[in-house]
Amino acid sequence: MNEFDVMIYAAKRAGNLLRRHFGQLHNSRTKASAINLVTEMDERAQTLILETLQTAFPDYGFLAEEAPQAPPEDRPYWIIDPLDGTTNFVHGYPFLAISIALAEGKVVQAGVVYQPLSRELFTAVRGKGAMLNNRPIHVSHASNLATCLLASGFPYDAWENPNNNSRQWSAMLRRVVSLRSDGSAALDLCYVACGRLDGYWELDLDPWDMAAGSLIVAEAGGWLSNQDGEAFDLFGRSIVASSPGIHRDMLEVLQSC
Ligand code: 2AM
Ligand code: CA
Repeated sequence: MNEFDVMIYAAKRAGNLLRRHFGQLHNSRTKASAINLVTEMDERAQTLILETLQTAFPDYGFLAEEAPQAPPEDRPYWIIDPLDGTTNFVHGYPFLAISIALAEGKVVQAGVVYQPLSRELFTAVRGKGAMLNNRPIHVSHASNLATCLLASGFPYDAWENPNNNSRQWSAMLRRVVSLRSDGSAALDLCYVACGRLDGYWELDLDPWDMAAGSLIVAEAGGWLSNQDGEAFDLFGRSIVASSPGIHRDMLEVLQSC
């Protein structure tokens, strides 16, 4: 198997695990036990993914949500989010994904985002376009914010974090058809890539939330930047991803905040 096939295989193995355990958290359970189960799922999914990738490519490094470390500079590495949408998993809200990217330095070469509940597989290889279940996808043709559906999200520490996105959210709300906040950055990016959303932004993310999804958007014809309109940086915390025709207007709204 080549790298791309192994990424897909790893994502599907983890997806099978998460699907089996999704919905096991009932309201009768305590919050502590819900958090324990989700932590266990995160860790088990990550172990499964790493085992799969490292058996096939033992020399590659990795950067993963449950084991953050500096990415290697001298060799390719995997960027892994074993369960993006943790809060959704706890609540039985069926919007979550496994995200796996292959990067060299700061450049993502391939990305896979798998939604195990709907079995939607979003993929991209640099220079070769983006696909949903093996069919090419493209961003929407939106050119007017007033006709757009956008998504965004909020950090876990929103109660204390002054950069919690609430000002940007309310400014954008006045300019678009509507906004969504569905709790999985990786999947939100894929929804932009296939035109279900016209754009997405978030201010305080980690590389594993963005890596695979950012390449999938770019390969689907979308534009990417950080919140200041500068070139998108995997390690730069913020992302604005959209159809080309509304990118500048999104930035203008975000920068007015
Ligand atoms: P998670 O589910 O893997 O934790 C919610 O809008 C999105 O942001 C999810 O992808 C969530 O990832 C991520 N997220 C939430 N809070 C975050 C934080 N403080 N830092 C980085 N990513 C965060
Ligand atoms: Ca995540």
